[in-house]
Amino acid sequence: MYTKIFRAVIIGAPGSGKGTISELIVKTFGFLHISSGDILRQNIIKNTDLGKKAQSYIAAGQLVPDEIVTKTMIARITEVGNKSYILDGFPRNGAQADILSARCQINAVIDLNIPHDVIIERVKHRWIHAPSGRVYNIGFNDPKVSGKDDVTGEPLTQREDDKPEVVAKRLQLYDELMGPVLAWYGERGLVTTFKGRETKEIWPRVERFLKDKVNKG
Ligand code: G5P
Ligand code: MG
Repeated sequence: MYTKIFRAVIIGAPGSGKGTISELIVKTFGFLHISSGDILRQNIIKNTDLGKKAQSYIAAGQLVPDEIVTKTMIARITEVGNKSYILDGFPRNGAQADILSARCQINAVIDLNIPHDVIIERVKHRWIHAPSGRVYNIGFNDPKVSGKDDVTGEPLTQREDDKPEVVAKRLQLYDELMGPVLAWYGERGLVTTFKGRETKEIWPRVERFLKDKVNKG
């Protein structure tokens, strides 16, 4: 539908809806969704070397070491080549943002600003199909059959890092590390913040923003 190459980064606290909004962007604009968390979880399921290295950090709500994630994400970006994409979960600190900026030009940063109390409540009800990255939420985006993935019928699981004590740690780490990254992108005029409590009020604003940006060329 859109021919211009467009590269966006979506930033937001754990559970803010980055994956949910990214999937809506995929459906509406045809961008690719490149999620560092999904790539890491897929590697954990497949028990690859990367998965083995990442597992304990993720379970504890800590960042996986930069050199591992950066190598993986830059490889994926290179593989994708000349296509429009949305980066979700990367970069996650200043060092990763530096490496990304040396590798490719980002056209826009979508910053989701959702209150922590909303997030803490949401992630309690999150269920995922880890092999595909599909995400559900009881009462918001229910699977057609309880406990089963809509596409494969495979069982859904809860993320180990969605335990309340790990979520608290992830939220704290987010505030600490992403402030400087947002400031860096902000100085370059790239950040647009979308504030709200529900995806249904945020998505129409993100959609309008992207339509405008993509059409402007
Ligand atoms: P991830 O996977 O990048 P986070 O912590 O950044 O994880 P997360 O938890 O995946 O982000 P999200 O994608 O922002 O959250 O949110 P989501 O899944 O779309 O929505 C959350 C839930 O709310 C879902 O169930 C959804 O259906 C529901 N929902 C959405 N909107 C609404 C609404 O309006 N109402 C309701 N009721 N529900 C709604 O990273 C995980 C770990 O991987 C490592 C780290 O260890 C990290 O902690 N990692 C990295 N480490 C180093 N460097 C990197 N770059 C790394 N990337 C990942
Ligand atoms: Mg996510």
